[in-house]
Amino acid sequence: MSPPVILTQDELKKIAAYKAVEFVESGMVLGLGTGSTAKHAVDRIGDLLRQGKLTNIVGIPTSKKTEEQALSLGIPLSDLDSHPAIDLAIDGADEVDPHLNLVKGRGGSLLREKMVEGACKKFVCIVDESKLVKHLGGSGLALPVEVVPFCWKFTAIKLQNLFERSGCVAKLRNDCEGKPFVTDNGNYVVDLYLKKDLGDLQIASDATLRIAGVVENGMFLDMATTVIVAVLVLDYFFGI
Ligand code: ABF
Repeated sequence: MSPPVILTQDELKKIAAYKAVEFVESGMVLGLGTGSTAKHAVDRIGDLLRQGKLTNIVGIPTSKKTEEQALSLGIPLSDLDSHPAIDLAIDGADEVDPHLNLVKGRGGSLLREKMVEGACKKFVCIVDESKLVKHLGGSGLALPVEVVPFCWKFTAIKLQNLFERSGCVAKLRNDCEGKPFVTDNGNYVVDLYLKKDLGDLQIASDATLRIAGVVENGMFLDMATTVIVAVLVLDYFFGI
């Protein structure tokens, strides 16, 4: 009997990322995502540039961390001011529902990700199978919302009340030292924990954005054009 090939979650992320990079062509303006899955895609783009298999690429990073990674790999960078039209963005997600709506932002970069991915012709989202959910917020993990630091408690209570029917509990995100987590834009993140689904997602998203202290939410609705899911298939062969 040949032993089953067991891949780690990180190896699955890498497979999804490399597959997405097959969409990249020389001369493209690329949105460069953030997170452990997107990191593999950025590494791969760097490799292909170094090997001369890709040329004339311009990257638009979605976070300071990705900017540092891309610079270390020699990927030429720019921003949305200079390149308002992006050919292709590749990024991970925290949750993917059956309609390809996403939750993003558990890595804390949701605002820049939404700006960059909202400006691209094609957004390829890359995940392993653990990110698939029936409805957003359904993993029991956070739905992140970026808020201004000014009176963040007031904003958090407004968010919690808004989704009271979904059993929402709003919590300020802290960093590893127990201080408020600060985004690349100098804002805080309030994580919403839901017991029930949000109903109409567009209505829910619009409602959060009407709260004055909210900068952006982590619901990426109707934005992904393709989702690549790496799935672990255990293949047992029983010989006689
Ligand atoms: C980014 O990284 C985020 O929007 C999301 O929060 C996160 C996914 O992380 P990972 O790829 O590390 O699972 O894409």
